[in-house]
Amino acid sequence: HYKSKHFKPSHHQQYHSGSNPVSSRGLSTRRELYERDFPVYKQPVEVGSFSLDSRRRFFNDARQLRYYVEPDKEPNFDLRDGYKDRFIKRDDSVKEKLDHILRWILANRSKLSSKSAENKSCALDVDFVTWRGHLTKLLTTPYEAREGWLLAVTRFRDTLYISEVETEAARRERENRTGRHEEMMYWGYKFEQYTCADTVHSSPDPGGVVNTNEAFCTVVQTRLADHRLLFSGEVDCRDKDPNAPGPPACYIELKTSAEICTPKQRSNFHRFKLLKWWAQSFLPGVPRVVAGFRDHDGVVVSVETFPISKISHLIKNEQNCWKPTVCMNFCCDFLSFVKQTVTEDDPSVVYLFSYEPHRDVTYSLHRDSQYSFLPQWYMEEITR
Ligand code: 0WD
Ligand code: CA
Repeated sequence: HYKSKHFKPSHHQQYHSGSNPVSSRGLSTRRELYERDFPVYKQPVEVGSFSLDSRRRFFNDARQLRYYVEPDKEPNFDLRDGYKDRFIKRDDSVKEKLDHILRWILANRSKLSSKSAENKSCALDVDFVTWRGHLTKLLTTPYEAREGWLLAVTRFRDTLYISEVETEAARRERENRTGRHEEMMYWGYKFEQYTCADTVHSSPDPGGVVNTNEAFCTVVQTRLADHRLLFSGEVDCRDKDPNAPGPPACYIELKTSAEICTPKQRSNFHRFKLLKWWAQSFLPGVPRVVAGFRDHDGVVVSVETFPISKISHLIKNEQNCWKPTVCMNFCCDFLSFVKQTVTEDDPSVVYLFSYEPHRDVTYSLHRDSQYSFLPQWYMEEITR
């Protein structure tokens, strides 16, 4: 589905004449409105990467990138091991907003802005800057019946910056997690430790400490229809074969999921989990997800690879299933809606876009509010 030029429709066209998704209420999230040709989505290109260390310090390099070591097909990894005594958890009440990406932009400006007659001020040559995770939420919105979202948008020197704001519901959920839920959040990171090595030639160290402050993030550039995007996403590891293709094609996304025992569980896995997995990895062009299926006690009983390009075929037999084209067209229309709406070019102005399940996307405008998110250091440095 990546396009370098134009896309030849492989499935039937379904235009809905006269049904503009934007109304006075906002942007519709009804799936039917987005069932048209797959939009142009250019092959994402990695333009850089950065690392966050065990103390969440930023480095403009790939020091935290790890190497995937293929586990046994039936591995018996105990994901509960180390939760009590070898776990350092990132403080998720600290909101970092776009700060790490902005640091990366300042350190790599020459890659992003062309000094030309039309671009005297040396503005960024992109329309949108955001986290991959925010775009994933947009892609899955037409199918999201449980969780709403809030996205703050600021136009600054003609680039639109999108940064998530935690909803009241999400904050309540974060502050009231059960002990079981807290522990299960650790399982995903523990699985990474069982399957990732620090260097090409070393082995995973399941006896080490899991520290969720550490991260390796890729920065990619691409285009969705006429929207030029720059976003960053956390990458779990890469293929350790030196002959593997270059990034992002060598990257691997790791997941854990409850083992599938019944047809109902299989159907739910296809309809809900694969949607999230597909959206998250398709965006940056990460070609595969390696899934560890675990039992109720957190023991990984099997490991399976899901090529992202095969996921849309896997789900085709599912009734009432999600469609990649709906996801991409909704995201595209949302970005057009944002471009149209966010007209004031001012870092102290935030347009807050809001989604509640089964409702249209609406927005409100805020001046000099708690929602402003572009830091002084960024605006000063970029305007120099
Ligand atoms: O709201 C967000 N998603 C923000 C994320 C706001 C500001 C900063 N960040 C940071 C995260 O802490 C992380 O370093 O950005 C990085 C991830 O960004 P992303 O790739 O755009 O996020 P997403 O695709 O949602 O998540 C990728 C991975 C997750 O892997 P799984 O397999 O669970 O999807 O990033 C990790 C997690 O491993 N991650 C986080 N780690 C700690 N705290 C968090 C978080 N809040 N969110 C994602
Ligand atoms: Ca992961």
